[in-house]
Amino acid sequence: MSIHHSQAIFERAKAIIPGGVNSPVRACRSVGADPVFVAQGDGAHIWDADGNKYVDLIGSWGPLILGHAHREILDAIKDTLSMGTTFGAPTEVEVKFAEKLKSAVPSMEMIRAVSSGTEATMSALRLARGFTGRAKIIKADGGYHGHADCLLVAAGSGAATLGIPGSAGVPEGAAKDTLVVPYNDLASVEKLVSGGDIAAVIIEPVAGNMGLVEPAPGYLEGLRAITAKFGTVLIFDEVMTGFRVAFGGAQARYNITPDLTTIGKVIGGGLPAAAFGGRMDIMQKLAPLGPVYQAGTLSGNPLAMAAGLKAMEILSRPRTYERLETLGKKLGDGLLAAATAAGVPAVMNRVGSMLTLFFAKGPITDYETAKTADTKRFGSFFRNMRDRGVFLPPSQFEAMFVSLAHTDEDIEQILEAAKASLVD
Ligand code: KE4
Repeated sequence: MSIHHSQAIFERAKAIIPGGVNSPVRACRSVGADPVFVAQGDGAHIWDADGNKYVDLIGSWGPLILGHAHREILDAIKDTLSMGTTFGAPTEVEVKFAEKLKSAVPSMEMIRAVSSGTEATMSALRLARGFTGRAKIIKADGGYHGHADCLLVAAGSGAATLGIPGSAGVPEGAAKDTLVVPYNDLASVEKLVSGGDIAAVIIEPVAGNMGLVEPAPGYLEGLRAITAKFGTVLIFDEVMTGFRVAFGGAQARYNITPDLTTIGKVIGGGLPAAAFGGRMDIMQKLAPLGPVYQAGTLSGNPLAMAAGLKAMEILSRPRTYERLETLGKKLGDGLLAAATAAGVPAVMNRVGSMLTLFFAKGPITDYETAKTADTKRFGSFFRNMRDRGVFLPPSQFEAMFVSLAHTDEDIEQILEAAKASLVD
């Protein structure tokens, strides 16, 4: 692995961009590595600035379920480019995008497009608060929903605690109405929601930001029942799971209808786009119809809408999710087998094509158990795999993503690299 050009770029980057990156996790600090500066992506592969080739298991943290530089997506963007790039006025492609999204996720009766998952969740929570007239919200410890102040809240001690700021710069006032509960712990949610003063519960229906954690049997059903009973808005944050764990997202996979859904990543087709939507009576509270304000200069950007629309069209083709399940299972089973063969304690948590290999005894069912993982061992695994041409998410508490561009041979290559990397 030659690293000279990447290193030189990194030095320049650090002089002008905090940490040299435009999003912290890319800095690879938790795995004791320097960031990889990417020069090109194609299909299941990326090349760094020194020409080193990697099989990519980040996929831009979820968006690239079709792989890098998918020809049909690029063509959709090129075709749209001929009309211009942005207008600050509505276009038909935004309507086609919303209609397609609703056809895949019927609970999204009305939809507002935005430019990031953070905007989607921040707006959905403001809408839920405006609709209910209540201030308190509930999130799970270890759940990540973007970096709005009210969501950068750490769990205090004890099961259900008033949030404390999880980042410098988040004032007490912004955190005090956020209650934090353990993931998969229904009783703590029931206790809080039955007080009748909770505006919303926001949950990752499959958690991906503590590493992958599946909902326990009955958990999502329980959240649905208790929130419906007390007029609390149930928000499924499907920014990561949308079109990932099923065409209709986790709500289709587990057959639960939330009141609002936030969704992103895949629906941008690789460009900046996300959305929130749900029950008509709630969405009609949104400006310009109702009193809840929300806006965005590039919301519904025509290029992103065209890319996302094409992505959803491609994903609706037959046998797409069977293929993703086959690839995900081959990778997940293979990684666990490699760890077991190497005598390394490990747990594989997987839903379809999103998966995490935890270096822990397990089971991993929430953030507390996820934190028992051996992050030092994960760091060396990351570096060994990178040196063998496999680009893993640079954190034990993230998910790997397999795309439709990955081949059986790619999976074999990853597993061979893993066998060698686990014994180093
Ligand atoms: P963005 O604002 O990063 O587009 O989306 C925030 C967000 C919201 N909800 C869920 C469930 C998410 O996973 C995310 C963003 N995910 C991280 C990866 N774990 C993005 C990667 C990064 O921060 O660079």
